[in-house]
Amino acid sequence: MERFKNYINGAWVDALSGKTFQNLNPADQRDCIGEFPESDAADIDAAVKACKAAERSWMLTPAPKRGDILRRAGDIFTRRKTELSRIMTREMGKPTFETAGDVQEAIDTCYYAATEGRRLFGYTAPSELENKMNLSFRMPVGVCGIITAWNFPIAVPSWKIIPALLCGNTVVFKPSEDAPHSAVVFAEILEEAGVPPGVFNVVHGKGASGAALVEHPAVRLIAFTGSTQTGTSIAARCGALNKKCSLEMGGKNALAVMEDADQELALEGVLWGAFGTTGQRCTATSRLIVHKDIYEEFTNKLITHASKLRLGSGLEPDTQVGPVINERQLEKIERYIQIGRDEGATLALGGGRDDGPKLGVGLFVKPTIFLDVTPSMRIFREEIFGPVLAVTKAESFEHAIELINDCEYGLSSSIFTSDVNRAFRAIRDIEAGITYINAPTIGAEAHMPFGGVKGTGNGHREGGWTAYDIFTEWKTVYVDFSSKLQRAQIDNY
Ligand code: UN1
Repeated sequence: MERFKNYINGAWVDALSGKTFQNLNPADQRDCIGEFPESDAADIDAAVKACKAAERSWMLTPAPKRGDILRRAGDIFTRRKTELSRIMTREMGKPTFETAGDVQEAIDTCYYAATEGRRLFGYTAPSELENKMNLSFRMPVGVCGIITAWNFPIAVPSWKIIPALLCGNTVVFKPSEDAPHSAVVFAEILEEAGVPPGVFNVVHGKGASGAALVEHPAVRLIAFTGSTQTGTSIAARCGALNKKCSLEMGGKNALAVMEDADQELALEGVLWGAFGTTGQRCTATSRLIVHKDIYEEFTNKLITHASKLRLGSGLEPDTQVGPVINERQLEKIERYIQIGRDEGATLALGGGRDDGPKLGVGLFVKPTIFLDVTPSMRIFREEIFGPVLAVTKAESFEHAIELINDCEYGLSSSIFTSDVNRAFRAIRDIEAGITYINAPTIGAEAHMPFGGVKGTGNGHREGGWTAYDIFTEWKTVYVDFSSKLQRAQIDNY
């Protein structure tokens, strides 16, 4: 069996304890991807020490030069795109056309960062005093701990790691234990691109290594993508330890279809939003809200189309929906399907595991649709992270907006309508970090702010120019060239 290692200080090493864990292919549980180090606080400490040793020379490397290295990383991701997409599909399941898109998001992020190396703009402002100049610069934060989920094993880490490095920070990356092989390739690519030893480190493991990263006194920032439960506890620790903390957590994203919508387009949007990535995106369409005038017609069409989706291994070219990630998640999804039944929603499609002769070797859940879901039901309110869609009837446009906003999360949202006034009202009134008009809730682009309001995040935005706010600290500079003591607020008023 292949034995993978941590990447610390430019070297590939086992966990100091020698412990390992195995990672299995979710489409075929007989296929073991390999053994990975099950690291603990000692390995995290070694990686943080490597960061500290490397941080000064990396910070002093001009930002455009750091950008050149990250551009090369983009080139290498491009060269290895097909190979990496197959590695990713084998370990986390989504079809190769999706994993290729995942790699493409990292490529886009690298090329964006390369140009940002020649900007990293600060502000200047006039001084209130004569012969004095006010400037501000972006400085690195220090050692950044990056903890991510398995559903976007390359794209989401890249949203954090690439801007962090461009800004002159050093990084310890703790990837998900469900997608560790992709993280190994990430390290190989940064190494080949010329990121110096110690600047970027990968420490594999489970919760204990993530917790050690949060607790380590020399780690100045934690950037996390994952469950609301874990994120909230990380934030509490970061609060107590005075660390900067950026969180991307849950979603219960709604897509509304109005009676004036292009129904064929909306149908395609729902199928992709709800069942793409097997519903395992934080941006997945997990609630569908349909105007009463087209409810019957639209949901009938939806059920017919969803029943034809092809499940299978993501490595097979005609697969549309892959497996779910692990046994624990499969059980959680089954539990929620039971909850939906018990709550009195109408199970119109799917309803559990596909354990037939072909798919029984993997972790497959049939695309599942519940009709007549009401806002008091748990399947309307709680994130399931699987191919389960809750459908609710709206009495009017206003009611649809109310239903969309009746949610503790606020990541993505969508409305299909041909009425321009409604579209602009929706843009204004929907409480979410992202709103799509006539497109499903998934499809964020790397150069735009990504994140959510309410229970989804804590006010930061990854992607685009806003990621650079997370990974820098402002340095304000006053240059007094008057040759006399000038007291602000006192000598001028
Ligand atoms: C996530 O689900 O964690 O917009 C990220 C999208 C993707 C990113 C999703 N580009 O769905």
